[in-house]
Amino acid sequence: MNTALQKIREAAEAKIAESGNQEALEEIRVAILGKKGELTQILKGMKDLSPEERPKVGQQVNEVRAVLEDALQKKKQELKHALLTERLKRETIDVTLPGVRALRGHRHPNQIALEDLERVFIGMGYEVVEGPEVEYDRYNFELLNIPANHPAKDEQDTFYITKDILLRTQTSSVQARIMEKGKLPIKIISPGRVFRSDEVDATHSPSFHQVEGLVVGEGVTMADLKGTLDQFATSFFGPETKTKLRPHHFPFTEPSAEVDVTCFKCGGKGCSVCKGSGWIEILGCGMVHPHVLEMCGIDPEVYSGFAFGIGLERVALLKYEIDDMRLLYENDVRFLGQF
Ligand code: 2NL
Repeated sequence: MNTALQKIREAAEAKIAESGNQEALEEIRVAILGKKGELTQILKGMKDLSPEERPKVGQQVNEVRAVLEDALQKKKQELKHALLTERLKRETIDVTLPGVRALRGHRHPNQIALEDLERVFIGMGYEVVEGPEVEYDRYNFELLNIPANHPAKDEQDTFYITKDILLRTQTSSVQARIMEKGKLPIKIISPGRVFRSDEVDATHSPSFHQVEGLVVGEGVTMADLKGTLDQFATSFFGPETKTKLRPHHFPFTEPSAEVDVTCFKCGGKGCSVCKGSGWIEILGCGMVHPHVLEMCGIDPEVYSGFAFGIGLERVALLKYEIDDMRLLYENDVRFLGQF
């Protein structure tokens, strides 16, 4: 073989074998096989050869080119493989290591109790209506038969913003707004935050939550109220639950009652949840006072209605057997995480 060609081949093979990365390999390829490369130079020099020698040298150049192209290709694959092996080693994932657990929040016990209550009443065809926490005296007191000189309006009991604007003491204010709008029949519950000027203790807080209900239409009776309460009690506290109405007084209902249910813990025998009586007081209710209907623009000769008010915290404390309301507001995740 042509000695120059032989030298080029040997030098190139050595360089290829030594090259450590793709870029170096590409440089070698250009230097030898490229347009201005060493082999190309030899082809160009063939014009000075004798006509007999030309095809021989041409053939040899092609042979060398093929050998070197082959060597380049092999080395390229080798480098690629080495690179991949190195990467796989570097990026090893130890699937046996413990994972990083995502911290998940969850509902507050008040919220769980609220959604449970809402589910029961939505199931009976009620609509959920909300309204403002800062309210006019008119909706919170006046339309609900609580006139100017009523003790509930005392500054000791109510947070006033001005003489006529206050923090609502009950969510009946939302229902008074709905009655005043005049679209009948009405079948709503109004959940929400209410405010009373109370000292904090195990069963009182200046801010708590109510779920009030109101049904107004033609021919609504106390039997409907009792049936609704029974349905609510069995759905919420269990199918064996019985209800009992005790006469009471509210300014906005007549007649009025407080409602007890048989203790869901002991079934009526008497335990720590029901304080030995077998009964638990859960809400207040009554037939909407005719004067309330009238003030809201509804004719009490044609229409009647019933209403009830449930303390959300009271129900949540009962359901989860929590003995101190303050625990619901302290927001200690160790406590809240239990429900
Ligand atoms: C309680 C129980 C009650 C009502 C709320 C009501 C609402 C309208 C008309 C008549 Cl718009 N009544 N709500 C009725 C009875 C009881 O709440 O213990 N409240 C102090």
